[in-house]
Amino acid sequence: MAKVDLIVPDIGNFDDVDVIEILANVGDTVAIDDPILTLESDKASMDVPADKAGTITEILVKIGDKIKEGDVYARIDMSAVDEPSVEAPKADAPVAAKEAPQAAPAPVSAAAEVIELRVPDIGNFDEVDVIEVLASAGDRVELDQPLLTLESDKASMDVPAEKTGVIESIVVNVGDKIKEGDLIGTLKVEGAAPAVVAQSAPAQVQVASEAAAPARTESIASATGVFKAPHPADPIPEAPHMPEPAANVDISTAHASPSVRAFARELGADLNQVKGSGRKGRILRDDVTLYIKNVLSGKTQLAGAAAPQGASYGGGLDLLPWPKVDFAKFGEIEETPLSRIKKISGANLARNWAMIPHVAQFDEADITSLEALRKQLNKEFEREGARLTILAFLVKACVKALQKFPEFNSSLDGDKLILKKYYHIGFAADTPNGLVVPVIRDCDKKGVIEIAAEMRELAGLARDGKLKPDQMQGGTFTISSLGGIGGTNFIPIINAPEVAILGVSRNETKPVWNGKEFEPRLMLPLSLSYDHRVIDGALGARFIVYLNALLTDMRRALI
Ligand code: CAO
Repeated sequence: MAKVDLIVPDIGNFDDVDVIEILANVGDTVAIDDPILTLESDKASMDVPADKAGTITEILVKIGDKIKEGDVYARIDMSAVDEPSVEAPKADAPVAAKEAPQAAPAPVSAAAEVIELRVPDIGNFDEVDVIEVLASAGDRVELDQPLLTLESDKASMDVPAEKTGVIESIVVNVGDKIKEGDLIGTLKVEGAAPAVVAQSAPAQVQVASEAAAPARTESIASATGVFKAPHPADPIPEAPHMPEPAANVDISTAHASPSVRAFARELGADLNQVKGSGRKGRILRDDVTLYIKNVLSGKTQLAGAAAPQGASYGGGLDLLPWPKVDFAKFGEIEETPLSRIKKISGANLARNWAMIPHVAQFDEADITSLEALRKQLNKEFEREGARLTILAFLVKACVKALQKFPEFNSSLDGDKLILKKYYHIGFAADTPNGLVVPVIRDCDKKGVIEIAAEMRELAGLARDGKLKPDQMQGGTFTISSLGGIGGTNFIPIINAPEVAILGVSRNETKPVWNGKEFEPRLMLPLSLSYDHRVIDGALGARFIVYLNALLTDMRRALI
């Protein structure tokens, strides 16, 4: 397939708009709807998404250029992409940008200067989801300050205040579906009753001055919510500023395009804490990424740390700053640098623990028969040098449970769930330099002997620091076994982007009531951590109960 042009789509009633960000580089492979440019007029900022998938071969515009509908802004090589998927789904599909929603004429109440806030013309959408409510009763808002963020399957857009004043009521909630003309709430217009407004406006609400606030009304054709790694070629922005002490800033004042807002929402980053390095202080993707990095490394103090007691920003992690202690004051110390593996795994574990709502579910499996089978097989295969530990059976049992409960073999991608049809099981391996997770591929197609042999080989490579990156990639579920060491139960941290992990502790012979008497049974403690965004408690319990039944009687795996 030949190279094709990417053309500026219908961007509403704008003749020439500024290119303020270029979000892709030559050589990047982009999918349909990936944002390529951000444009800004005096009224709106908007992302221009690719309407074809492929590899970018040329970018024909630069920041500061003025462009209009029909201009060719890039060329794309579609040859690497399968024919059916390269074209946009419909010929008339996504209008790339529309004019900022115009405020609908608001009926003014005769008695007081209170106006109804209604959903303005939002284009060809019947009903759209409310994904953010940015103002609440008592808030003072300025003209054009966003009140709501709406999201259809094609676009996200902010609904701005049509007058300056104090919000009296907001009647919509996140998750509601609304359409043009629907009531959002009421606003007491500033100027009409100044004394009342001054009283009811909370003093702590900061509204950016007109001079400082860039155009805040934004609309785009596509808000996929899909993460994209920041482009390495983009300039590295300055470190984000520290949050203002006790500044209860209104979140809507952050200057960022819808795609950056969606990105920040996915990462749980409070945009008010992020310093924008773009034009007019606009927040770029890289700014959000850098902010998160700095938070995880402890370089940036989160908002709640500086807030007075009881005050919370809600959007950030609200953690106290890391304690700074002069340990040498209390006795002899020795400093050792963290290994490279510890630094990498530590950052990953901290992110996963902070960002994934973990639920831990415990159980004990009766593995008396399985242990007998393991010992017998070890004898039978002694000559071949096979050595089976319980872990190989656990891998097999987990694959069976993953097949029965596919949500456990998935990953979250924005608001989509990716269900994987392959079963690559990772296992945590303890090495002198720290924790690594080698991955055994296609465990559904391998027997326990093969799995055990591969595990031994990978664990050996891990201990010698010789694992290749691809031997640690592609895992769909992880098992962390501390059974060889001891302990009763522990809560393993999910290995993102997986959604669950099984922890295994040391088995123990315990008296178990069989209905008539106590019997000595070999019991294996299991700890399952799962991502509660993906898996409900009932499903978590069903998974571990099923896994338990398999381990108690592996013949069930044949069913
Ligand atoms: N209960 C009782 N004994 C157990 C057991 C259990 N649940 N699991 C293993 N054992 C026994 C094995 O049978 C073996 O006994 P023998 O020496 O008599 O044969 C012994 O403990 C040592 O097993 P192993 O550790 O060599 O083998 P494994 O297959 O159980 O585990 C590996 C392999 C690589 C996972 C393991 O060596 C390891 O590194 N574990 C640590 C994982 C870890 O650090 N997890 C924490 C992650 S979160 O920080």
